Amino acid sequence: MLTEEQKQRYYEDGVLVLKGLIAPEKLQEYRDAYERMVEKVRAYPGREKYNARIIGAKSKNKIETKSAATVAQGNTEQEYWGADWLLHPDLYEPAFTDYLENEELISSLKSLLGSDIGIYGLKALWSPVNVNYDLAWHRDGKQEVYSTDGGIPPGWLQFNTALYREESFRVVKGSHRRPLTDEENAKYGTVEEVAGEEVCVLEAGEVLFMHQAVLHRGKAQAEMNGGSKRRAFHYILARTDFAVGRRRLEQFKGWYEELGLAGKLGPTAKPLFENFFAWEGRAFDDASYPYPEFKKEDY
Ligand SMILES: O=C(O)CCC(=O)C(=O)O
Repeated sequence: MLTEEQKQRYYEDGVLVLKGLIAPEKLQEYRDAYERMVEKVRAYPGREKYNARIIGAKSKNKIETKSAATVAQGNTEQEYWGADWLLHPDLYEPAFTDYLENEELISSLKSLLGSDIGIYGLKALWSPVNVNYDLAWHRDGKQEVYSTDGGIPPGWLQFNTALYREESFRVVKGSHRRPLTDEENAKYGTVEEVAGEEVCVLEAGEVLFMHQAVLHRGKAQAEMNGGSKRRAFHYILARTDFAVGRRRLEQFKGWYEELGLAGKLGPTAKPLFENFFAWEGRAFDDASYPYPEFKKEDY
């Protein structure tokens, strides 16, 4: 559960770092599981199967004929840096949902979102080996939309969980509560330096809550250029009255059933999924799900 001071910090800054959420023995378990997942994504040539994220020179999802492992060895210019479908039965590891049994994490999310929450996305972001990671400035919603209600998260909240120390997330604190400045608008979608930008440093096991309207981007040197290893969970939880697309819902439900998670999850994680599936009948038609084309990864 968050203190009033922490809540205030989140409302004002649009980001909040939580320390000490993951016990050291869990951290190692999560790292091992994560690594197995990364290897599977790298071994699959293409982004479609796991909604993988690809970065590299002028590359629009082109890893089609070689695996990213080959790419890494051959020092070509494209690589995977994330995957969106950690619940896909080929990728899933119990560690990915074990983390959702963390009562401190879930009660902290409830402090901001309210008590009726469910899962919305289980994703992963990691450091490329050969390609620098340089994501452009953006808001997760529309460029012109900001919070007019004191920084309260509008429906859903995204958070990064660092399994190793990382310095990847850059943010302009407070930008979620105001229109972007002329400079920010001019540099939106670029990787240029922006006045007031700050790096959010996360130690292993720390968690970063973010507001969808805060101006942010990711940046890290490729591991082979001296960059450090990044392995982060990138999860989203949402309020149960927040609209969800039918196709997304059906996809999660199919995987949940295939994995038999109803009989495996514990008392904290299970309701998050059950709440999500209770959306059935109230979902909208997301005909273009997952995406008609990749967007942020084209930077
Ligand atoms: O590297 C990061 O944490 C930022 C990722 C991000 O901005 C995104 O996925 O939209």
